[in-house]
Amino acid sequence: MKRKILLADPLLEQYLPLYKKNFIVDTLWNNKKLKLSEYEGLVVSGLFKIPSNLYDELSNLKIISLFSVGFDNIDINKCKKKNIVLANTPKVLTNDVADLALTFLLSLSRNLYHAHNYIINNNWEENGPIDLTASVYKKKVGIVGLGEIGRNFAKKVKSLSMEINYYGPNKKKISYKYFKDLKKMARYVDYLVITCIGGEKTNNLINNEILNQMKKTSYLINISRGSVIDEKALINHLKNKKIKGAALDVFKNEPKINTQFKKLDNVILHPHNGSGTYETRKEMAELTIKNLKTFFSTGKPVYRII
Ligand code: 8YV
Repeated sequence: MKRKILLADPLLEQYLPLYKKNFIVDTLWNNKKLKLSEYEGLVVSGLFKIPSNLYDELSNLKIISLFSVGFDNIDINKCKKKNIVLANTPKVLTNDVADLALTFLLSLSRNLYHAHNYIINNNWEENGPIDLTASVYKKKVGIVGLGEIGRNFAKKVKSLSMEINYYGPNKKKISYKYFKDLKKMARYVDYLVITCIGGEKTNNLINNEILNQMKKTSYLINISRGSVIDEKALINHLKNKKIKGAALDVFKNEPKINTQFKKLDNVILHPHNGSGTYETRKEMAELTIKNLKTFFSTGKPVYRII
């Protein structure tokens, strides 16, 4: 018997045929009158904030199958109270998200965006050679949160002969240099790369105090969550050239980000698309389906959070 599930996010529209092969499917965005008590499964992206009332109106909900690895958009306490199982899609997106961090690191160092516009604006013809840029060779990377994505990123930059350092709550059995004190690591490295989880524990972790430790020649990269950075402090550091530059895939208020970012010439802005490749997003959709089917048949999804 096909179970009834609800897709909550238009991001999932292109995968409707996959879901319809396995379930009776409705979508929240088509605004047709829905009988919310009929759905046993809900699929949401990492960007979708579930309205508080929806947890109650979906009175027969048994599982939320996240189309994301992060789950800071979910009310964990409500899920626990209502015995709703939560599953996510780790591993399949790790490589692409880490690739984006690597892309940011090289683009910032070689000032790629500026170089492109240098030609577009006829500066090469009119003013001659562009300014020199920074080499990444033997430079120091500081990874905030050495989870799966952080470790994958570390392997990529190790191949660039970079020195790998990391900060997190606990030292791991790995050869990279561990910093228990984030201030000390921020002072030491050339690239501070945020790969930790979002949520309360890391809210505004990168604040004015941390940014003040960074060198004027250093860069900040964020592929985690916008909640991790005090954006007013970062904008001030970028505007006053207290750090060399930043590349951000995530922001506090997506997609209506702080407009001050758009006035800066030393930031790369990217619309929360770390996992956004054809291949990975299809794998993520397939994994949300596998999580649902495994849960409905065995009571346990493949990747269970709670
Ligand atoms: C999602 C994300 O992959 O996976 C995550 O945690 O940050 C997001 O990039 C994307 O929003 C699709 O849900």
